[in-house]
Amino acid sequence: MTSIAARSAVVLAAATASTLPAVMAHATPARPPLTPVAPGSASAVASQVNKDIIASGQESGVVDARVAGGWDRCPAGFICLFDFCDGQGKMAYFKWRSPDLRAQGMNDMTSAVWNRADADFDLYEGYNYTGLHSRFDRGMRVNLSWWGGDNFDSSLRRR
Ligand SMILES: [Ca+2]
Repeated sequence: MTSIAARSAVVLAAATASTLPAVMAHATPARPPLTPVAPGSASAVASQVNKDIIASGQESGVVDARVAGGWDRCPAGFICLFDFCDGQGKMAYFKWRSPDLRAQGMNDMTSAVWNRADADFDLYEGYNYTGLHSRFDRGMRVNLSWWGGDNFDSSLRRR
């Protein structure tokens, strides 16, 4: 008969021997393989968003944050404001102006801008085009830094 201590040592050794490889073997399969986004899927959504905006004939509006496509959701002929950097999150689009970005639910939220209109625009810190403003030349696509107007602006006007 083996002693309790000896048995414990055997059980521990067995546990260690069986646990270690199991953990190592488990580590790789536990991490699911990366699922690549189907090529073109986000841009397909974005091009549909572009078509829908243009077909709607609206001069301004909002695209939900859950709609894929990033920057490319912004159609030619509009300036687009994004809640997050790199064209992510909620997007508001404009042909002309907004005296009060609360109307688009974008007040003090803009973190990125793409101006695809054929005119320059100014973004203002105050409602009704008041206070400090930043110029966005046609074609400009930028992220706003925390010292440069991020989550800061309340009105927008075409020049
Ligand atoms: Ca923001």
